[in-house]
Amino acid sequence: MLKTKICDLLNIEYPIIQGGMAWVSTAELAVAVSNAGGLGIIAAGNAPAEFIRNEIRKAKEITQKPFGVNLMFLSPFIDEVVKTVLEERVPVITTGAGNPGKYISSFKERGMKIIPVIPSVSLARRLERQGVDALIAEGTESGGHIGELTTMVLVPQVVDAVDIPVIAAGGIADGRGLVAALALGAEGVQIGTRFVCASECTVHSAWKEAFLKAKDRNTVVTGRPTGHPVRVLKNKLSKEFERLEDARAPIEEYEKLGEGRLKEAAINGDIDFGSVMAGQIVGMVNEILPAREIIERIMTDAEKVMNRLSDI
Ligand code: TUI
Repeated sequence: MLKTKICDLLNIEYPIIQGGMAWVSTAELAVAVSNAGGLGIIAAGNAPAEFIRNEIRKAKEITQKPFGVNLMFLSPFIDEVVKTVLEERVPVITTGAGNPGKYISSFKERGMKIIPVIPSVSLARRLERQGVDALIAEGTESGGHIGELTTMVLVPQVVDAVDIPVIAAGGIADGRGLVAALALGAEGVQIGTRFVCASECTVHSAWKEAFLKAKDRNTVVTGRPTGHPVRVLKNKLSKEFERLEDARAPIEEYEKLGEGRLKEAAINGDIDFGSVMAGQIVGMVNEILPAREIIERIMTDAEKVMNRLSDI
């Protein structure tokens, strides 16, 4: 049922990839998603290389299934983290917040699959020429660091521009979203926000509770003037960021205000003054379920949607 090119490429059962969310996508979540037939991803975020090595080894110990690591190019440790994932021969690498161009050949030489997240057609074209295996076209509905275009307009334009498989991301959390992505020409989906409320996700319980309470209009984009806009749940910290924008504060003030705030929310549960990154679909996340249940529901619902469509 619903097998696509992405399933063959990544050796997975369902065309569902879990988003690499810094301090949220730990080995525990990644293994749960991979064991359930999707592709689990450990997020490197801005953690040091030895932390990531430890997560990779933990995952290898508890699953035989393929999994991936997401590299975040704004990390001060990016070169050491790349060296670590190469040494560990992680089967799949996804990337975000920058251009992975200069590292692509070293991943390919080791038979690792490389799937960058891209916010535009131009970067999609450039990376296809450099030999990446697939692309994740991520719309501005996503949580965390975002581009400008919505999933609805980005995905079909990227699909038309390249010949490699495209995975849709941003605003997808259920079977309807999966079928919509396939209708736009994608071969699969990346889901972040919904997996935050997987039982196996190790993020602080206060973060999960904040997601269960959140409604459709509860996210906001902060930090636009820095060139690295970030979608988060509205809270005291996001209000402080708005105040900086109103005051046309220098960029260093944004950096000072944001420093360590994501980890503070994810690990210590500071929901009021932490950076609680969330996609716009958070209003649809209403229960905590095992990753397997989330994936099975998405797949069953997708089949129902396709049957309904074929009756129209
Ligand atoms: O990377 C993400 N989402 C993230 S990263 C993150 S950690 C962070 N914390 C504070 C500030 C900034 C980041 C939280 N969420 N999604 C994938 C993504 N990649 N979105 C946008 C991009 C992107 C942007 C520019 C990818 C490539 C790119 O290329 C620019 C260039 O060099 O051509």
